[in-house]
Amino acid sequence: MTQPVREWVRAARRIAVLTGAGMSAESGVPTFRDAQTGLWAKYRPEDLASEDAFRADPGMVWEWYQMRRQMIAKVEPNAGHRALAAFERRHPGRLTLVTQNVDGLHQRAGSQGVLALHGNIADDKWLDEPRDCCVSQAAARGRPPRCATCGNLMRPAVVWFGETLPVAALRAAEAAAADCDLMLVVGTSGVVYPAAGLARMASGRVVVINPQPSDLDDAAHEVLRGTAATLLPQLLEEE
Ligand code: BJW
Repeated sequence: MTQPVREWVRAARRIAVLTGAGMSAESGVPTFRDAQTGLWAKYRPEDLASEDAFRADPGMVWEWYQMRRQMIAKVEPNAGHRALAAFERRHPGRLTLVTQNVDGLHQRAGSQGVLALHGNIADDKWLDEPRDCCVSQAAARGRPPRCATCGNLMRPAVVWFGETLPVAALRAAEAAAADCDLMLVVGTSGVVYPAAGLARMASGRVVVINPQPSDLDDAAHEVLRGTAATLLPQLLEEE
């Protein structure tokens, strides 16, 4: 089943890869639309990942991100992350890696120049435009930390619903999609835009890698029903 796609990989001059939460599932990071567990079981991630949710209850949303940060700090990149990084090392300039993930696992696996469309969960930024008082002193400790003078809050430097994506990263991702011979779409439900739209603007063949149906299956020339950590090494490693 993977042999034709292996041929496409071998022949492609430019490969774009779009990854989503399923990429990190085998590292132990729950996907975004998995049911939550424990204290968080009554919340939907979609309802926490927004500015409105943060402004309504900064402490609760901050704690959700702290829990995820601690969990991500304990996991390791999996064989799929490593296969992508190794391919990039063997073939400099041939592969553009675009991720919706905020977990930093591609970067930890050694991938360079990752286009992180939704930011990085390890970083913070000010909620409101920082004033001189915010930047002239360290944020006061707290959950979340805040400016001791004006009360501006720190928030995770991720892209929430209704927020614009980092312009340079999105432009570079669109250019990679428009100029690829092959796009691998790995572990994403394909419901969140503009990231999902990249698969629909690919100039080359599109291959979806996902154990379950996704909203991007109809854009694919081939759908491989399997997991990222199993299939990416099979597709990308040399014989
Ligand atoms: C495996 C596996 C294994 C399991 N191996 N696979 C066009 C149409 C409709 C709506 C819009 C549109 N354009 C924009 C919108 C609005 C909105 C949107 O898309 N809404 C839809 C949900 C309806 N988009 C936005 O708001 C974006 N901003 C924007 O468009 O700005 C312009 C604008 C501004 C103002 C007004 C209007 C427009 C921003 C989107 C930001 C998304 N942010 C999040 C949170 C990040 C922070 C955090 O982590 O807390 O990003 S939401 C969440 O979804 C997260 C993810 O990156 C993203 C995508 O999820 P993903 O990765 O696909 O995960 P899952 O869980 O959905 O799927 C996992 C998949 O893995 C499944 O398919 C499994 O089967 C599979 N899987 N194990 C391989 N082992």
